[in-house]
Amino acid sequence: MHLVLKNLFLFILAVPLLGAAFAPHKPERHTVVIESMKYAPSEIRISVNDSVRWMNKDLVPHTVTSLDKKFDSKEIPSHGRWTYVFRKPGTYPYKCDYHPMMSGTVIVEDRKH
Ligand SMILES: [Cu+2]
Repeated sequence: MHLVLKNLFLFILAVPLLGAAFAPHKPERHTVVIESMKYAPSEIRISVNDSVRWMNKDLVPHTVTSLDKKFDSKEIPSHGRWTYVFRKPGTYPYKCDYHPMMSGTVIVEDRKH
């Protein structure tokens, strides 16, 4: 009986440890601030399944619009925010539909931790 309990206890201990060892990269949330007609940082490097949240701190609306039509926030109002999850590796350039001089890039790496 004691042996069974001991084995059960070890099993319970081992499960989360194994989970941590084999689990893929835990998704992270990154933030890009839109301020003074700029994306900051303008280039961000993330891992697959991470999300990026754009926060518009300007007094005018902006958009986060993929040049390759992969995503489009549509209008992000002043003090609004928009989040997108990147499921595939690649380089994603984007701009603001209202102010085409505003540009940024999200680089999604296929990282396996
Ligand atoms: Cu804009």
